[in-house]
Amino acid sequence: MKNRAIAEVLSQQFGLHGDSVSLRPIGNGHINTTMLLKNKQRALVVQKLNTVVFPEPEQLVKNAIKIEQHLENKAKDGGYNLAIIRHVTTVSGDYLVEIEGEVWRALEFIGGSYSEDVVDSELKAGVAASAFGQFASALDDFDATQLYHVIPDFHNLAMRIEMFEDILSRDPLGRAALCQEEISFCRAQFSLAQEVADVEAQLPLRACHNDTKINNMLFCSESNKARAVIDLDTCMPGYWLYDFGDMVRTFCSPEAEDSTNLANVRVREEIFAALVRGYKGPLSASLTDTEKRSFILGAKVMPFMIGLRFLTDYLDGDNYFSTKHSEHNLQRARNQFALYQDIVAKQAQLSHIIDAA
Ligand code: ADP
Ligand code: GN1
Ligand code: MG
Repeated sequence: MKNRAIAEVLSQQFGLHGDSVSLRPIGNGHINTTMLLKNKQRALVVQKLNTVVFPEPEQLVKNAIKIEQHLENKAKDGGYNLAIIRHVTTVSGDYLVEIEGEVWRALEFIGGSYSEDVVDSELKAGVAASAFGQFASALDDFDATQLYHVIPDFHNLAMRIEMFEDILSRDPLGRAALCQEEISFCRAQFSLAQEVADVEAQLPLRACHNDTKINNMLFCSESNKARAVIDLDTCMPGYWLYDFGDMVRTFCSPEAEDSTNLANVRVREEIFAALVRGYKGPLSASLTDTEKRSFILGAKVMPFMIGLRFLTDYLDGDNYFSTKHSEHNLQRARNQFALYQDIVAKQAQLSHIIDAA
């Protein structure tokens, strides 16, 4: 179906009237198809949900609504000051709309905001990390076990390794021959899975965001302050080390996640320090010493695990992440492995920064 026809169905369903309705893509997310649906009075973010990634969209919406309500209650008592991402219902009160077998939902557009893919200053790293810290802190008294596991084993490295080995053994597109070096590199890191499982066993289970990459928060266009934490689709029970690690992964390199300028892929220590301070601030009352000590492992494990997921998807024929060309996932994987190696090389300095904060 053409965009014009999709725009018409969505406008009717979500009650946007008039001839001036427009529909255009926004953002750089890798999973859903995200568009801005707009008329003179109203703007909505409409998303075609990726049902390969989220086979149970109803569960995803139920999780999000629970979190929205919790944050709204917090906001009433002054315990959460960021904008809250809100699902919008159709004229008949539903959250999901099916169009030719595809599932769409709508979110209130948070205007006067922008998202970024690379962090360009310590100030912004601190602002963004503090936003994710405020989000985590507001969920501190939220019972994580209420949430559906929309993607089971999302940050389970042992399972990610199994998936990688399984796809590699089938090598459906014959791409393994093109990435032998990366495959050997991955295999040499597999002991991380046991290391992280041992640490997890000592940590409290939290309601986590699980996808704290920099473009999943919005900055305010006028002030460059934090506006909102978005993309709540992977909020599930988990551990803060992964949320910390995903920020390190996406804030600290001066290069975008898919940059091929590997010589410049590295962790910027001053950005790392600003991130640690920004995240720790709102969490100081609840962060345990064991959790704080686990952060360095999160910083190592996330670039490695996401790199492994990109490589797995490359071998599988790019069925999971959206890609612009056939080498895209391989380029992303190489980039993430370069970042991982720099973090491993600087582990002592980075641990010191965490301890000192
Ligand atoms: P994906 O799951 O594919 O990553 P996201 O929910 O993160 O999709 O949305 C992709 C991008 O769309 C975000 O990075 C942001 O730029 C923009 N976006 C999403 N929701 C909103 C919103 N409610 N208001 C403003 N911009 C949004
Ligand atoms: C995906 O949806 P998006 O683009 O915010 C992915 C994350 C990865 C990230 C890598 C549901 O995040 O897990 O870390 O790409 N989300 C899902 O950039 O798999
Ligand atoms: Mg996103």
